[in-house]
Amino acid sequence: MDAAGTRPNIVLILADDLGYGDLGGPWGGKANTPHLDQLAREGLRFTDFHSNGAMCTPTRASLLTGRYPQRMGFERAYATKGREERGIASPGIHEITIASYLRQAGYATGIFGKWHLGKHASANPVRFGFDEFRGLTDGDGDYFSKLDRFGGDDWLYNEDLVHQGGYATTVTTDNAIRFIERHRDRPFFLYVPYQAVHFPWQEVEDDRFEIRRLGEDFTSGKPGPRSKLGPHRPGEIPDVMQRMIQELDRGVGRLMATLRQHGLDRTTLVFFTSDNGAYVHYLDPDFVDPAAAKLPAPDWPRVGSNGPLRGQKTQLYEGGHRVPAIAWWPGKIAPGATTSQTTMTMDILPTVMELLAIKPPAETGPNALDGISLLPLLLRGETLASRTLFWRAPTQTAVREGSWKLVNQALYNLAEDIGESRDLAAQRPEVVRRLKSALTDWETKFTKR
Ligand SMILES: [Ca+2]
Repeated sequence: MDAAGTRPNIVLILADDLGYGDLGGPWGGKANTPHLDQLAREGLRFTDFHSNGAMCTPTRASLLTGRYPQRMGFERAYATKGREERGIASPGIHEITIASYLRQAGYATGIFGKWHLGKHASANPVRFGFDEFRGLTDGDGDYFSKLDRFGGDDWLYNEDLVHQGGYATTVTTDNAIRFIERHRDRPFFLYVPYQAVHFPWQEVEDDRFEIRRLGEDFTSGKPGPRSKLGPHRPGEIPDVMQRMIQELDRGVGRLMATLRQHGLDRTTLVFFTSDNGAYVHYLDPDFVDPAAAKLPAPDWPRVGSNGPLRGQKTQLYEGGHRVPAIAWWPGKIAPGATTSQTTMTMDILPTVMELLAIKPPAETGPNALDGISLLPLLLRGETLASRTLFWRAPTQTAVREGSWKLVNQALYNLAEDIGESRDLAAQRPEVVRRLKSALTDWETKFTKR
């Protein structure tokens, strides 16, 4: 924070594929997560927070721009061999990121971890407002060798390939801590998109299974027990996942300890969330409904947990996009509170802009924000204005209005059926009509042609 005390540091910690039921403590999961439990105890815990997408790329785009990913045409995750994928630097896309806004406002800006918004040099984070980047540009990579799923080297320091040894989660924490220490005397924006707990499912002591050979494809295009995706020991996925979550939790604990050590804990807003729900079981990333798709039994029947929610990563049921979220700022955000207000990834940027009194782009302009500021909720516990929210994936749509949720053609009342098990479309045709009409209007206005 600066001398006037008006510009807090902003730390965004993003977990990858961490589900609604994966964390311990108040989330009810099996993993031992004392540091995230403490963050929730000292901050505000969201029980109805949603990622904008059910896969990595769309949610990351919304987090950084405050806008629906459909504005950019992002509805699924990139996974492309080589470095030709332009992603957020594609022709016709002119996005301004939260890092650009904050750098303009005098903040030091750093990203440590997974980018996943394009692997081409023109899409590098340093071209999108970040002063410093260390991490991977693809959606996943070996946690030790840092090779991407196609066997290409993918660990960068700014625009160059610069390998760092060690386990990716731990290395990312180390990098983020060094950034805090270097910038502790000026306002900083730190974005920590951990790769954890995305596959390959490797834990800290799993280095004997690392993929060492450049060009070696760790999925081989054939996910299965014998692929290099993991797990490497039969029946170990649940344990591996718990250990991956626990290293993520330990990383959060180390970041928080660093803030405290430098007296920054009352001058820093920390926001923690996940980019989409967990894989409960894993087979093919494109599957929507195992029964309809007639795919074989899942390769790994038990991966992560979305608690009581239906569905998983890639799907627009709640399990695909209702995710853990915590906002933390001692002295400003009341400790130990829980909110059930419906909120979304794209709300984070508008929140930060209001906090720092940065003028938002014109509502009718090319970078108009779609999210809303959560500041009245964070600082004063106020009720946010009601709104209708939308998700879209290549073969799925979802609309949320109050407790109603329309998923494709099915209607659920989440207030009494959080597991989306009772389709009320036949009983409430007027609600279906209203939500479909809202979806059509949104698609007309918000989606890139
Ligand atoms: Ca993800």
